[in-house]
Amino acid sequence: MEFILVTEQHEPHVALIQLNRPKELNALNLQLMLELRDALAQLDRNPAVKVIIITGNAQAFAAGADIKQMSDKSAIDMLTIDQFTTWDQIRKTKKPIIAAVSGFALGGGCELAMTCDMIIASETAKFGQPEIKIGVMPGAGGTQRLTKAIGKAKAMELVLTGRFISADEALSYKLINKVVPVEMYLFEAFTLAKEIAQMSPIAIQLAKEAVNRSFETHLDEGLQFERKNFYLTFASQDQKEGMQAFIEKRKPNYLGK
Ligand code: DAK
Repeated sequence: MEFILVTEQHEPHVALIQLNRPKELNALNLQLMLELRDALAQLDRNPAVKVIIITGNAQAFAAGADIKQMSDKSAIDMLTIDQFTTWDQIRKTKKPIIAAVSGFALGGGCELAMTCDMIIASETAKFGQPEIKIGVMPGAGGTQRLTKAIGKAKAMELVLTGRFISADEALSYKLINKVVPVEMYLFEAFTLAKEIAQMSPIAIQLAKEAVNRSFETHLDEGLQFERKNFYLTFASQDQKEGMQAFIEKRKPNYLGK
């Protein structure tokens, strides 16, 4: 791996992926995206990992797709470049992914953060979809996820002006979960990850899937999906263990079965 750093057990059951092209503000070139795809697929298969954190550095989460790599491409080049496999992998990763964002999260970087399940930001974070300023538009879910998260009026403004918003604004629009001082954003992401990692991996997976279904479908279908996954948790030993532990006033010992 040249452009990302992966630590499988940064904390017990919590893996960390760090985007690592600092000089280019973590611009997402094709190789970085393919490395991210492979790392996510591997961590998703590893039963010891329950939660994944994706981060950049204090200056930048990611300043977007690599404009230098994209600038001379034709429409057919863009269509045939193997990029979608990464975005599909992020979406199909069963384990929760937390984006720990500081500095720039722009264009594909903002889309990457929004494709994760939760976003913890430092107070220096800046979010935006500035593609319009370079003659294109968001292409990795920005028009869809931003609109669902913050509503049509604000999304339209951000997509059509390319303006950035601060972490506090992003919090007030409900785009992100929490804003903390810059020294704390990674710690805060780990605190959240460790809390989730105490739960049954089966319940985590099914619950994540159901919340995402609500985001991606109409209410009726979402409610049916949620109900089905709820019933399915009762096929696990972890459900028995979790409820029994509550009754016995002890900590549950989840086996992922
Ligand atoms: N690509 C390539 N290099 C970048 C970059 C980017 N997106 N952002 C920054 N850099 C490089 C700069 O060129 C500079 O390199 P050198 O000149 O030193 O070699 C270095 O990082 C530091 O940047 P600056 O000197 O510009 O730093 P400043 O602090 O002055 O400005 C900035 C920071 C983030 C405001 C500025 O760099 C900037 O505006 N960057 C571009 C932001 C942007 O427009 N992002 C959107 C790109 S389009 C898709 C998947 C993904 C996408 C679309 C489709 N499919 C799967 C279909 C995504 C598209 C995009 O993201």
